[in-house]
Amino acid sequence: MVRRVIRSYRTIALWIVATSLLFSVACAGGTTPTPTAASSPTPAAAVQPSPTTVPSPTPTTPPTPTPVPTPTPSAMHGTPTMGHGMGMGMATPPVQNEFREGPFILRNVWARAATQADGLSAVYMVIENTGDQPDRLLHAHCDAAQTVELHETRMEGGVMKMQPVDGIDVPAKGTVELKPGGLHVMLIGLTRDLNPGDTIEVELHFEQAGHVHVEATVVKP
Ligand SMILES: [Cu+2]
Repeated sequence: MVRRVIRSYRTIALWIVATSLLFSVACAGGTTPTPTAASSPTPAAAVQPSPTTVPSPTPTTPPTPTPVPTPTPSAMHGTPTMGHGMGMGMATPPVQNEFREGPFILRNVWARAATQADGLSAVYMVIENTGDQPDRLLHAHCDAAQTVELHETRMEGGVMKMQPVDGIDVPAKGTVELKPGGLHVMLIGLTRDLNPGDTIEVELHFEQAGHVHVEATVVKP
C-alpha cells in the first residue's frame, strides 16, 4: 500500500532519496546500536520507566515521602505506633495492679508484649498524685531496655507520631494517664523478650518525690 501511494506520486525519485537517507540513518544508528540499543532500550524501558515514572509524578512522590518520614522516626516508633492504634479503642486497662509510694498511687501498670528482636515496647500506667504539690516525671529506667524515654503521641497530618518529651507533669491532687495513643514510657532496645504474664521492674524518677518503683505486667493487648 505504501508503495502504491508512493508510486502515485511523481516524486518517486525524491522518495527514493529520502527513503534511502532514512535507511542509511536508521541503519547507521541501528547497525551498531541495534544489538546494544535493542538490549539497552528494552531493559532500560522496562526498568527505568518505572523509577522514572515514579519520580516524575512529583505529586505522587511527595505523598510517599510524607509517610516515609513517619516510618523513619518510627524506626523506633513503628511498632508502638501500631500498638497505639490498637490501643486507641481500649477502654479497660489490661492490668489491675496498684503501687503506692510517697504521694503517688500508680495503677494499671503494664508493658506491651514484644520480643527482643522487636526491640521496642512501651509501659503505660495511671499516675495519681495525692499530694498538695505538683510533681514532674523526669525519666525512667528499666533493665529490660537499653534506653528508656518518655514519649508523647500526637497526630500530625493524619499520621500518628511519637516523640520524646522532657518530662510529664503530674498536678497536685491530679492524675495523669500514660496510655496507648498518648503519653508513655518508651522501651528502646529490649534486652530480653517481654512475654505476656512477665513482670518488669520500672523505676520512675520524679523531680520532687525522687525514685518510685513499680512493676509492669507484660500484656499482649
Ligand atoms: Cu514512643
